[in-house]
Amino acid sequence: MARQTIQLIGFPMSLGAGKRGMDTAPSALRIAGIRKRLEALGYTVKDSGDILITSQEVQNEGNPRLRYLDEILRVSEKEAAMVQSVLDVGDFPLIMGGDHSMSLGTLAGVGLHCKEQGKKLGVIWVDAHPDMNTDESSPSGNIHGMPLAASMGIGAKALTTLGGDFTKVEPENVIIVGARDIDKGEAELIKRLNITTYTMYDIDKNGMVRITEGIISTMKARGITHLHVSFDVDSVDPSIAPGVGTPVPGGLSFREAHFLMEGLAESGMVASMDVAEVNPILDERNRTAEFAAEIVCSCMGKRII
Ligand SMILES: [Mn+2]
Repeated sequence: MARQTIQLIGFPMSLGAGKRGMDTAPSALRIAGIRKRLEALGYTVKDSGDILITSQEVQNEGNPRLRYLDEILRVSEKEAAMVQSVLDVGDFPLIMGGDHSMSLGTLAGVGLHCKEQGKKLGVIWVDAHPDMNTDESSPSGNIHGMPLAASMGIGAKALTTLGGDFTKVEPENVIIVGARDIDKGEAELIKRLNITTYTMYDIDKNGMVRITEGIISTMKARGITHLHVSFDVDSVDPSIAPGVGTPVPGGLSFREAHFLMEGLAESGMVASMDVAEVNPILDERNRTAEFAAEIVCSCMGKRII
């Protein structure tokens, strides 16, 4: 079977985290051999290089509730346009972050494509954090804690209107997996919007097998025709992935993370992916980037045998 073409887009963003390091993650993923690993699965891979982002040191943070907003918006618009055009030609966009503010642009591009093509978008948000703060609720003003809320139309207008004034993904079509560090405002929003959330407690209690099956049957029941996977590497336990922006103990095991990705791949529903929050400066000999590259492969259909 001829496989789809994957287009790699590097998004060396750290402005959303207010902490340096994640701007080198696309290089770390390339050094980890992400292209060769995907080619070994039978894909044609095109690397579009990185979207150029201005360094933190030569700009002002601006509004402390939305730090580095102007530059994040400028480059996220570019990212959105690239993602949309990759999807429009029938290729698979794999966006390599960068901090998780990258998903503002990813979901704007995916959302535009789905809206214009009449597809129904579902999002799996694999993350220790729900990233559902707003400029009002955020304790830090760091935009990487806001992209999921913004993509559902909640938060600062500048973020929610990125790529157009429409809701990129409906809250009922979002599933969060791996959450274990949730701010008060985020918890309230999760309850108010009734977001399906599998916390680490749920994963301990019910197991990843049942949860993965539940995710797929839910997405099918909701008529999802484009499934996006947003994988924040801090979802995984820091013992496996130490080089991340915001490590939180008690995360997904190596196999839980891979099983989820293998299950999603098996469903045949995944149509785009972004991978966020690898921080090579905090890493040990690039092992977190190598883990992330392997996770991407599992999501793209790599099987043990
Ligand atoms: Mn995140």
